[in-house]
Amino acid sequence: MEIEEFFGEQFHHWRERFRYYEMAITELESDLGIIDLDWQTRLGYSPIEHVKTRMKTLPSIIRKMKQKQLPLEVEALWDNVHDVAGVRIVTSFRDDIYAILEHLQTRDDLKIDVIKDYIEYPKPSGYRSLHLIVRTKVYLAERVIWVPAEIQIRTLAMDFWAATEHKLQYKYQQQIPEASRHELTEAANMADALDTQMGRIREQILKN
Ligand code: 0O2
Repeated sequence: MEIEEFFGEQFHHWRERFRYYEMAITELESDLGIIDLDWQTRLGYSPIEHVKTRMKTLPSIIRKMKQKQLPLEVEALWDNVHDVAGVRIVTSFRDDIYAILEHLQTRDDLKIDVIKDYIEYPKPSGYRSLHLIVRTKVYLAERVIWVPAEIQIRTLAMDFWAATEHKLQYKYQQQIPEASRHELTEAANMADALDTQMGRIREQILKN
């Protein structure tokens, strides 16, 4: 079925909101690019290793709305699904994650509504990352809007684990055998140990 046909009369409202999400991603990507450059210029080092962005796909949005038992209405999406616009900031060191958080908390073009610290409190799978549910300020031609988005901040080691585990989950359609799941959690703990070690090495080098 064509998307236009699927949404019927509501199609234009959905398309408008999707444009807002795209604008939020453009805004966040540009702001992060600027602070990355500023940090590099002033300090010779930026806590940002790289930034990735993604828009949630329509099938994935519909799946999430069904899971949350939401009516398939654009206002329900806007108010209850916070990760349609997604930005992932990847760092080299664990401390960099909190340096970025500290910076984001000072910005007046960003409202941080929720902080989920899956580093302090990892998921049972072993997943680690700092999640921020935010609203970002977007200037339209005639008004200002605040667009919901999710920012995930994690180290390269956390990102490697999450990306690889996600691929395995996808391949095995969430039916990973218990023994392999246990090994995956162990691998997450090893990635965490690697982050601790790299942080320690950095401190030793900075002391000298
Ligand atoms: P995708 O494609 O990555 O977006 P909420 O969004 O708050 O309503 P929930 O489940 O509380 O729902 O959100 P949570 O757990 O804070 O964040 C969910 C996202 O975190 C997932 O997005 C993943 O990106 C990531 N995540 C959480 N747990 C795991 C895990 O065990 N392994 C991996 N690889 N990623 C994880 P989506 O929507 O699943 O998909």
